[in-house]
Amino acid sequence: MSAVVQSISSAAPEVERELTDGFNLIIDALKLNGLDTIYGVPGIPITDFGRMAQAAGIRVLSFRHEQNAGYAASIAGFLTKKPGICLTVSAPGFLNGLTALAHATTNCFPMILISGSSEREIVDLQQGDYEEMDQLAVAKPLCKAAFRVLHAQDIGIGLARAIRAAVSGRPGGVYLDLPAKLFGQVMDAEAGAKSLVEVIDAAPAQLPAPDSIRRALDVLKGAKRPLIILGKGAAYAQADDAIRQFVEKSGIPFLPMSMAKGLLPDLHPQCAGAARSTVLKDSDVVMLIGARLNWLLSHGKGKSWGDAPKKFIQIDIEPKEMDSNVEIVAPVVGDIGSCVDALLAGMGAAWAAPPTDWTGAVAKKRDENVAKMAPRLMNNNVPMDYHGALGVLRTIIKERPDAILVNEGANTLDLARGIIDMYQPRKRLDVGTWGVMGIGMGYAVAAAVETGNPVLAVEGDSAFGFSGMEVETICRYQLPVCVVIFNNNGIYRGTDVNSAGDDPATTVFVENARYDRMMEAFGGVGVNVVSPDELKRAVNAAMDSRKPTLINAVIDPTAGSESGRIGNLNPQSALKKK
Ligand code: ADP
Ligand code: TZD
Ligand code: MG
Repeated sequence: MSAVVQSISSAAPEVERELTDGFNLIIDALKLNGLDTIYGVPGIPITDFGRMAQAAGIRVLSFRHEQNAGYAASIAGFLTKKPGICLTVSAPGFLNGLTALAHATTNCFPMILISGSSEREIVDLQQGDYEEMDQLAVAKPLCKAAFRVLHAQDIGIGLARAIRAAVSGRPGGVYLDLPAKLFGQVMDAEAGAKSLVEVIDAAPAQLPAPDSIRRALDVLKGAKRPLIILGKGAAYAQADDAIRQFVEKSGIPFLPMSMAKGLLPDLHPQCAGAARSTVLKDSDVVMLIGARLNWLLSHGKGKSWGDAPKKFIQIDIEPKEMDSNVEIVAPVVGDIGSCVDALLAGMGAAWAAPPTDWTGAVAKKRDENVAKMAPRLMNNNVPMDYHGALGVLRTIIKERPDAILVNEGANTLDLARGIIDMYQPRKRLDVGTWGVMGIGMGYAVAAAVETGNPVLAVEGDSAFGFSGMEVETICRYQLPVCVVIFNNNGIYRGTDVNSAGDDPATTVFVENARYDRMMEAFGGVGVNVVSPDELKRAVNAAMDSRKPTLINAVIDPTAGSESGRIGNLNPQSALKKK
């Protein structure tokens, strides 16, 4: 895009040159690479940039806090395989966005945090510029790569490097530092256009070595009690058909990690979700597809994995992930689509299903556990417990499988993950690798914006508080988001008492708070519900209307347990065991 037409009277005869500037070059570079959505918070030095980007047809969503904009960008990256873009002002805005950038890196989501920064000359001499900070240095240890662009003619290359770093190999967060002066730098428009780079094949296929495929299939063939674990890397890869074919052809029970739920439906006959402890303990060969053996899988060892020796096969794009916690006897390094295609090809026409005593035992355990849970999910108790409320939401997702479920909290998270079945890939978005609170409203906004699908955000009352102000953002953009707050008056439970003074206990909030009224303040729909029946009616109405809605679901404050399902990680619980 041409910005300025200026007549330059150098030597006669007078020539007219078309000029462009940093503002326009950044916008053109983003558009050239199909990056059409920005999540951010305006201010010096990026206010005009946001306006100009919007005028140029980029969707610019303004948030109330950069952390939420950053979480939105991170999950946009997960959903689209393109880097989500977060735009922040210098020092404090940048720092607010940084948590999300680190989160993106930790979760392997592609994201670019673009931050304006102060003048280099002043920052480097530490002379106290407005919002002074050496942002590049601060960002570096928290992301996959960090770049700074000082000259307008380098904007194209700078963005190209950022995009490639974010999406190639193991995806992650990238920081792009744009000093204030860059935006106004002027250069010849034609040279500017030529300096832009359209990134070709940003995330090239990475084919697995044929030997690694043979080795993996040999180990799998020798298994008596095999198990496949699908992680969010498998969901990210968007190789849904190949993964489904591979799992079905293998006949092996599969266990989806939280955000891999729905890659194959949770009600698939091979799904071992409801027999998790059994399959972890009793399996003899475990194939990990886009899942790390981190704390979420007890590092691949210890009590939950049982005593029987186990062999691990791992498919991952990151070679360094192999042997991170236990020995991987068959590492398969490559992108999941290519790896699974190669496995399918290598299996040939006649692949023997695993022994039926194993698959039968897994199915039996699963069905028993499901049957045990069923009556609890149908209760219509007042006050509501988690099971009664989640039983209703489970049916709603079954009836609306394309809705996106955002979920955070402790009990609210752990119980929803187990109870709400998912039917389609990338429909469950949650706290991820860090178990971080605060992703809720940012994720909800991006999920609605990127997919157009309705969003159901199931939030603990504490979890919601970390991003609650963004309900205004949801109302402002009129997004089809229904927030359900499981309001149990606090963190884990609402019943703690301070034995030593008048202050409230550390884990409790104002009793009987009415979060629904926050939504009404911004013109959205607020509903207070006390029974599962009321909850069902309110959520269905919200999903039908697609109107921004917040439902305050009153949950029995005594119903939850400390730390949800991870109480064993509390230092106190280790002390008690001694
Ligand atoms: P979960 O939390 O669901 O267990 P993790 O985040 O621990 O999943 O693991 C995801 C893994 O997937 C990471 O090790 C990452 O390197 C890998 N990964 C991400 N995208 C791809 C891809 N396209 N191909 C192969 N591996 C991938
Ligand atoms: N801060 C951040 C950023 N992440 C965290 N995970 C925590 C603090 C600690 N934390 C948890 O791990 S869960 C949780 C906190 C504060 C809130 C649990 O309360 P809730 O859910 O109301 O969201 P339940 O249903 O009451 O258990
Ligand atoms: Mg709570």
